[in-house]
Amino acid sequence: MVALARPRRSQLPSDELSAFANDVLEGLRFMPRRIPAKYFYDDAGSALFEKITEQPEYYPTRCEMEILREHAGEIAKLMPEGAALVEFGSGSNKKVRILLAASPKLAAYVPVDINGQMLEEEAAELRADFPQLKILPVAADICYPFDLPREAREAPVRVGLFPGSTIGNFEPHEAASFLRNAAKILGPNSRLIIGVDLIKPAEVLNSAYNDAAGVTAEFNMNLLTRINRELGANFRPECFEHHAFYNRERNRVEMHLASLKRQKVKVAGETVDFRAGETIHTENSYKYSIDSLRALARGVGWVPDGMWTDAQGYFSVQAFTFTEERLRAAE
Ligand code: AVI
Repeated sequence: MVALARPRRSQLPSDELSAFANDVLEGLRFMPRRIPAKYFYDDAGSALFEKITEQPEYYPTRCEMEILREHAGEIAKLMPEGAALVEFGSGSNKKVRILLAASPKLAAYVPVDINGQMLEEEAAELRADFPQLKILPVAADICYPFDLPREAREAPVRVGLFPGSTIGNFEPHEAASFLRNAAKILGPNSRLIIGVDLIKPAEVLNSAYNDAAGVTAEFNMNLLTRINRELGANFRPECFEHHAFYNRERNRVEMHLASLKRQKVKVAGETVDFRAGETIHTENSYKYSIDSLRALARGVGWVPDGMWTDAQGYFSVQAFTFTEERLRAAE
């Protein structure tokens, strides 16, 4: 995911390793303690996330797939002949395949992800299945400016795709700056299709992040195992507990790791003292209403241009356009 793009690798190169060590140490010194959610996604974490999406309680992936299948034809109308589709933070290509199959006149597909190796693997699979389509992967962090390949820059329309409610893992100000950056990258007369999880009863949200099989708990706990392995820490995961709950005031599901007792943990040469019950805040997953996402997008110049939900109204796919005039005004 990005900053939230999901790197699938077990060992980080040394420059990223020190960023990891710094972020973890800084976050553990901060009160309340916190660790950025992007560090969930090592190989084991990415596999656990895939497993979460298959749990009966975790509805977002199923609901989004349902929307894409049911409305692929209408969504494809946003991509006229010769358009380029740019996917921000492309993980597995399951979702985009539905749109590619419905848009035979698309000229290019540009998957963008921080993990270049995974991008090439996914691109090779897509090239075999969509031989008429130019697949032009870009290895980049989607939160910062990057250049699109020439074919995409010269396409009559560029359509961004940001599925999976990954936008919900950004703080609202980060979500706004992602939307601003996406407009700059895609350029004038572009479109953006965003998958976003909707506000709903707390019971549904609480069980989605506390699945009975304990996969989300394992995903959360894997962060400690990763820190032990990569930063030479001595967390004892059995001395921590997964906590996930809907914070109604802030419209977000929070995940924490709670210390089950008073304990000292060594991390990258530093000692961290935990009180019993003290938590490390590991993730926020913001939930939006149709209108609150629209307001956020409008604030940075994106104009609402279509919206679809699943039969239960749990999840939404929302489309926006960005015009030349708005781009100039934003500069
Ligand atoms: C990737 N992201 C949208 C997921 C979410 O629901 O916020 C990550 C996740 N965390 C716990 N379960 C799933």
